[in-house]
Amino acid sequence: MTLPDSDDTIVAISTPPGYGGIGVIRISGKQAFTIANTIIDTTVNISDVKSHTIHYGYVRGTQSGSITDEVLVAAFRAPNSYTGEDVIEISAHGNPQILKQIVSLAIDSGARQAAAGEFTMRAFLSGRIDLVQAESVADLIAAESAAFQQVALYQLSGRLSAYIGSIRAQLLEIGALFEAYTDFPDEEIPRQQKGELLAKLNDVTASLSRLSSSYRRGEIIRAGVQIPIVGPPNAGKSSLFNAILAEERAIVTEIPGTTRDTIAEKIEIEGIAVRFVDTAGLREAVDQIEVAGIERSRREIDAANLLIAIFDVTDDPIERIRSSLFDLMGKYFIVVLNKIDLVSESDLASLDYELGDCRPVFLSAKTLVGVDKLVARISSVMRESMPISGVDTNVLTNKRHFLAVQNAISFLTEARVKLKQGESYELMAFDLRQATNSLEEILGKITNDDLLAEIFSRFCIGK
Ligand SMILES: Nc1nc2c(ncn2[C@@H]2O[C@H](COP(=O)(O)OP(=O)(O)OP(=O)(O)O)[C@@H](O)[C@H]2O)c(=O)[nH]1
Ligand SMILES: [Mg+2]
Repeated sequence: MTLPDSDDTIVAISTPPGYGGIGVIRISGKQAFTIANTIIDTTVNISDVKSHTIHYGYVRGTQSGSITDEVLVAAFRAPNSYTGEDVIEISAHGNPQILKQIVSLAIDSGARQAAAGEFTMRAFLSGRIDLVQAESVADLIAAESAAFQQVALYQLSGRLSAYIGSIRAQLLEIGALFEAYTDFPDEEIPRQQKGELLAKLNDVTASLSRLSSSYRRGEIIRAGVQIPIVGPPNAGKSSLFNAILAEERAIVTEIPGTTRDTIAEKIEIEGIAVRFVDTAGLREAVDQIEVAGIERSRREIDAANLLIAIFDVTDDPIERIRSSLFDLMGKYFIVVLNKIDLVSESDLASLDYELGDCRPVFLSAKTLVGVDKLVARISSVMRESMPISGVDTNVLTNKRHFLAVQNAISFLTEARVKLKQGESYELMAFDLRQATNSLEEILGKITNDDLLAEIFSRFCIGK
């Protein structure tokens, strides 16, 4: 894949599609100021304005004397801009028609439509930010929870990069020691030196292992917690789903098999995005649509971080729970007994006694009694069983980073084995070099066009 030409001056609408109070057009590159000067009438000459200043003016129309919009122009001179190049940001009225016209005018004056993520790619290519920081920009824009937002900001600030950079520095230092020994046969190297090398290798491997294991937490922070609501037909899954979301999102009827497809909605609990999924009841399907629905329910169960298994208190709950335990095995789950409005206190007490070991939450999805207890239970399971806290530490949220760290660890493990077996230092120096390369790939010190194209194509246009 080839990357777009970085000598061009690029233009794009940077605000989301649709109507809004303002819309922003961004222009970046050597000609940004000249182009702005050509298309905008102001009392000053934009080519001469100072960096970080704002100017009032009119974007000229296509006919002479006509105007396209009344705007504010912000000017940023290289290297103190988002891309590190000369940047102009035009704040116009947020009408997609107007914004498109301004982009066309800029293109007529020599700019090129920017590709997805191209502004951020330029920030990376100009060395203003590294690859981890560039990727965090997309995360920050996409973040659906306070926790992920905080992690993305942490990464954008360069602190994760600095940490990875410090491990890279250790690897370089150890690598240099191995290089220094390459000219000596193993038996000439004092035991103590070998011991020190081994200790250094162990140290740095431990740091990387900690980083690698943070990915489990990172995945939950990024993707959220998946909580499908499962159970027999008519147990009240859709009613509970609606009760948790506090809206009539899913259809509820007394007919078993009402829910055919899965429906998902996200809310935030403990600062983490939690995706609740209403599913089709698990039973012998009566038709093809239901078979497909049940298949989808199964997929949600497989991907779940936590299951809510709901049963109707009036419908033989003890037997049903027993026969469901197999499905729940190996998963975090909360047993819910629904429809408590239909039974007496004493029936509930005896059910509680019988089922005490699965700590059921008794509630009524209809009257909403007990729904808050369920949400509190979900919070406590998340806090106790999922590594969700400590967002200001170095946590990996990106699979690319995780795989590279794992790669580095496996080269270091190789080196350790070789050191113990007394193999040649040249081979170990090579392993160290490979481990270092893996970390450099994370930071974008080593990169290739395909990887960059892949990363930035996931951005939106205008970012
Ligand atoms: N009395 C009472 N009825 C309830 C309660 N929760 C749900 N129901 C009723 O039980 C029936 C089934 O509810 P749903 O929420 O559609 O159940 P479901 O598990 O989604 O059912 P399927 O999608 O068909 O598998 C409806 O008639 C609801 O009104 C409750 O707490 N108390
Ligand atoms: Mg339903």
